[in-house]
Amino acid sequence: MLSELQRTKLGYFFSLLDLNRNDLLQHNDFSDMAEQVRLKLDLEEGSSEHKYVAEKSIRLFHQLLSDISHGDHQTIRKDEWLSFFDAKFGDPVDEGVLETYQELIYLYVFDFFDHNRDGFITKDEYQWFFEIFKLDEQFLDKSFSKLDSNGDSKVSRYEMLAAIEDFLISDDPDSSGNWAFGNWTVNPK
Ligand SMILES: [Ca+2]
Ligand SMILES: [Ca+2]
Ligand SMILES: [Ca+2]
Repeated sequence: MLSELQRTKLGYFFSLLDLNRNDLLQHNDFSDMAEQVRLKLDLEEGSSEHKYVAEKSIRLFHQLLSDISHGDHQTIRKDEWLSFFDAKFGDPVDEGVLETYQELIYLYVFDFFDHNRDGFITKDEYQWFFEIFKLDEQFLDKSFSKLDSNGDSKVSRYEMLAAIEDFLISDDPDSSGNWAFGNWTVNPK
């Protein structure tokens, strides 16, 4: 079973992805996210960069649908989301699923927010993540410093993967990875 701490973090992550905050993950949460990235980066509508962003965003939704959603409806409810992760990340952790989601979430952050494609996320790049997902920017500095474990002012692939693992499975309230995506203790509005 998931611990209360894990449930809180995973519930927070659901609400973050649920861009229109209607308590359901649906196609429009992911297409709207791609559209906001497009506007932010000033990509021409229909350009190949725009298509890349749109396809990548929908890919995560499709993976989630095939793993989590029951039947053929194109919607994921929070209780379905939590019971999927309860089965996979409760004790014992399904290492294969953990690796899959670590990589998916890592790609989700880096594909959209590593704008200069140097393989690192800077604080400015992370600020866009906070803006697009409408997270409380009061916690930007704290999240960034928790992610940047070697303190070189940028987040590497290694640092991000370690933080995501903590975020998904750690049961320690003091794990730095708990803060990877902002203030996990309060659902984003
Ligand atoms: Ca939604
Ligand atoms: Ca970068
Ligand atoms: Ca670093």
